[in-house]
Amino acid sequence: MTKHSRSNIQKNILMQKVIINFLLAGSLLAAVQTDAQEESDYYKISTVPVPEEAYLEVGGLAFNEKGQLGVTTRRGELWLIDNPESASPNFTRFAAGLHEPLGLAYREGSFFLAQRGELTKLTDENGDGLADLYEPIFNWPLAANYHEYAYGPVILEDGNMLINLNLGWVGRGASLSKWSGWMLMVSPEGKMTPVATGMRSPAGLGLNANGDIFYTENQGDWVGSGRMSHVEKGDFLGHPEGLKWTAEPGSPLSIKMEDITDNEEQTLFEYAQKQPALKPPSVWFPHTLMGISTSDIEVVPDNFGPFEGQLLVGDQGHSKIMRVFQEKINGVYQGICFPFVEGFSSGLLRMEWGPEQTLYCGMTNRGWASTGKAPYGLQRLNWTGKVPFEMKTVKVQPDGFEIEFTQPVNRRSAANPDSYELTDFNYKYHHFYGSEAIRVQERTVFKVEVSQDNLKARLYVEGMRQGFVYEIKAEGVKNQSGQSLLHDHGYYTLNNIPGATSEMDHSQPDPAAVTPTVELKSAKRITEMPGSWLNGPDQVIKIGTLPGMRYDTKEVTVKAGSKIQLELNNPDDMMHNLLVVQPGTATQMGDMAMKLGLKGQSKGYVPDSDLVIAHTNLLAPNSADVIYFVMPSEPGDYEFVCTFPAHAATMRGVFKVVK
Ligand SMILES: [Cu+2]
Repeated sequence: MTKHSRSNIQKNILMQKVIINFLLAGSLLAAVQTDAQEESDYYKISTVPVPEEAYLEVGGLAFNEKGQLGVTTRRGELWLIDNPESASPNFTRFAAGLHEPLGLAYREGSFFLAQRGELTKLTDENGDGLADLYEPIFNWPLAANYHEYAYGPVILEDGNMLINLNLGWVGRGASLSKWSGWMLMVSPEGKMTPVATGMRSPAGLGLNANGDIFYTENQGDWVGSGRMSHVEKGDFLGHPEGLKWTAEPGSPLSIKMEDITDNEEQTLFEYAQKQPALKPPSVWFPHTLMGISTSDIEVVPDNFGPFEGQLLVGDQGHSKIMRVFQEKINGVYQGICFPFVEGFSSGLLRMEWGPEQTLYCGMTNRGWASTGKAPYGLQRLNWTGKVPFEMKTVKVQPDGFEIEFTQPVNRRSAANPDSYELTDFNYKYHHFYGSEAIRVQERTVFKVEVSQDNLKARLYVEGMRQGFVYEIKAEGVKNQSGQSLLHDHGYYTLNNIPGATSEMDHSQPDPAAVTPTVELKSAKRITEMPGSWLNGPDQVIKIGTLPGMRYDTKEVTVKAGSKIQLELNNPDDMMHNLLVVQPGTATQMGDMAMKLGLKGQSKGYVPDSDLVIAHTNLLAPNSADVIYFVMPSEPGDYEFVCTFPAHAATMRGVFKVVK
């Protein structure tokens, strides 16, 4: 396979070595990705005019039942906006004197918001349009550290509310007061239940289309890169500080801070194999490649383009929105993030859906530098009605990925393995701040099948690594008008490989490190001419390989029971083998080889089956093998086939065995 241009992750590593300024690195990357299509052809950003007196450093957004958009600000106010879709919306200050509320929700006539140290309910009892009842629902201690932010609430269907409490900062994340670093659930009556911990800077909190709870995390100590995690009661999500409080009544966890140790080389996924309370994230957002500070989570509704049910995740530092598709494999969430829309005017912290599929985006960047240079703002995002050419979903397969596109592809471009580049990598799980990408490897896409309707490409990938992040680039794929993808890459977090068994654990060597030219020891692979063949072989057969997963020979006629010397030559640039099998069993042998999964390579992809008569070694590019065997005495069309994953469909031929 030809060597392509460098993957984004490799470019990024190089750039980080040369340029320490991450913002500069971001803009250079953006320049590399220029394309004829523009994001604004499909999704348009517009600005809500904000009067000067409302210093709208947005902390939270929520609509009330009158259709007014409520906005909490970091300066401690709650504004109501009438007709936020109009050119001159009306602003009313509904409440003031709050302590940096970084969230807002509305239910049954009242607003709910998390102040620094209190979950508060605000109601306009006399109907004059201003809050007159400020009710504390639940409060928690503070250590007066500037970094003890509180986010939320998200209100669940049953009325219970979720809030996230940030760690303090003392040169490292520190839980200086009880429940700092936790997700808490609070009932409308103020009964608190601790849900999970391991949070560091959990600015985003939301539900997916199934109602499952997710939160987003920012890079920092113990957090290699931005990420999103599925939260269930009793989870430990990664930062050990919150474990200080697991002895408190109601804690659903019992592990202690001291139980968590780090070393330089382990990844979070690996550590989670040893520490089952630790849950790996469902999606990593690679630092600077996707964003630098993940924020809010929203579900895409119907009629907002082709991405219904997927998630949008904001990035405060990069002033943009990313798109996430997730799936559940072995009961565990995982998925892929893509770039979606960039170019917002300030640091995008909050998103909220308004009428007519308008996404309101609330922004602030005081103390948190952002690409959008305005100090604060409120913008809208609308779909123009045009469908961009994008990767809609990427789903994992036992031996690769299936990419679904939003438009039919040009078949030739999509079927060419050179149109794709896959690179996998990981992050360190350690007490230092962030992590560079480690164990970066390019992965070979050795075959691509395009679906009949031209909407899907099935990528066969060599040596998938569980627990790694996959950069999937599809730079060469075109649609039927010859356009490239609007965004040609995404990052898939591979927590589980479907069909993989527990045998595929981490004590096994990395399959990619297994040398492909392992000498197969097998009674069906005789590499020295048997001494009893005094007159040599009856027939010498030479078969070669061709590009495109084919042999150069389709059919060979052989006498029943004859002594055969078979030479397989592999001048091709991928690995191949050759199995001589019983009539009509080539497809079955190909399937069996595929099911060997990651063990396949060490077995040369030769299934353990009586239907195999003889086989060669698994041949690396530019190598050969010679075997000796006796043809069956029963005449028939015996097949020969390559059982390297996904080759069997095309790479086969027939030995016509005659009397
Ligand atoms: Cu092959």
